[in-house]
Amino acid sequence: MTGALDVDALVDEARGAIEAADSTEEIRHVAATVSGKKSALAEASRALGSMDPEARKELGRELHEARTTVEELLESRRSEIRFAELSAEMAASRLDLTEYVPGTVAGPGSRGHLHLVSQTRDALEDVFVGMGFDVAEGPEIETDWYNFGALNIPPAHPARGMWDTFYLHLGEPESTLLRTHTSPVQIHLMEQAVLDGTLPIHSVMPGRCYRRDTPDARHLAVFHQIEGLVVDRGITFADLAGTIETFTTAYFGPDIHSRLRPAYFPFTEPSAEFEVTCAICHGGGCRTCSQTGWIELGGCGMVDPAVFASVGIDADDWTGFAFGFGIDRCAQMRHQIADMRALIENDIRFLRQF
Ligand code: FA5
Repeated sequence: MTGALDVDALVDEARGAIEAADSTEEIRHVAATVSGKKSALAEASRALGSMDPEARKELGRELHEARTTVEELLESRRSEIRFAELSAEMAASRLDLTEYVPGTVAGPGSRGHLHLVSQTRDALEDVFVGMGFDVAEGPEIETDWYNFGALNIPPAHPARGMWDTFYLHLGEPESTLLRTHTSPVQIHLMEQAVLDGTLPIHSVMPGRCYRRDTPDARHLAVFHQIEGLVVDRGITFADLAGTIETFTTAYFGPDIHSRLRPAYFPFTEPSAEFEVTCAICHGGGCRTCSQTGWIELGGCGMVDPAVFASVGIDADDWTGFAFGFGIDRCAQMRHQIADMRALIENDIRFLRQF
């Protein structure tokens, strides 16, 4: 204590007020009272100027220490309050994920389930696994080389028009894009098998694809395909046709037939389009199949030797077939969904049916 001013008492008083403060608002108020411009400590500091030098030095030191102590007490209490308030806020906003609200979709007995497209992908995988295929996946963002070049579609090839592409980056060192089909996964698999020395290949590759297609009853801009690739010794077109036929009856049932029609794909030779009986009109003709009675499910053919060359497989030693078809299209046929856009509208009444 110096002179008439009891600095220790001021600090004790401040400590009491600081400890009693219980919220951000209160501590702000207390801070103004105990250390603001009008506080007793600030006023005492201002009065130092009129004191004689010896007394000023002594009181000045005491006041400096007192103000430092008060600031430290304030800061420590502020952080305690901040922590307590944040904890209370977090406890109040905690989500109880186990809570059952009667009458809502999330209640027991009405738990969510896989989307129809995911169910269809799983069912297709099951059929192919049953036929001896394994399942692989590849990236959705591809380079020009994987999506086109390695598949025998060089830049400016007219066949690029078959796939209206979303490009992410155009140009050097290479364009990147959202894959327009699952065929680039064939290239990844063959490259890897050559690298690891693990030929033959018997794989299916499901995944999401992107095209600048205008959505309609049979098309979406984001859709799904499943690719198939067999590379082995002595594989013929008859193996391909047999695989397609076995798949069609196993997946759609005995009353749905398949047919292959000559077609062109740069990465297969010969190539075919693979169609199945329209399950909506059972072949009679309807809006979904454009009155033809058939729905195109995908493309297929024998792996073109140019594709083998691009991944370093000896086409004199190995042959293979590939196919790729729409998963959404399969879901549509299997469940007689007249308009594919229903799959992406997220109408819970529609989705709950599957
Ligand atoms: C291809 O994409 C070839 N990669 C298929 C292939 C693979 C041929 C291996 C030969 C060897 P295509 O563009 O025809 O071919 O598409 C194949 C199938 O994908 C179509 O028949 C259809 O079932 C589905 N599909 C294509 N575009 C869409 C779309 N916009 N919306 C929904 N499904 C689509």
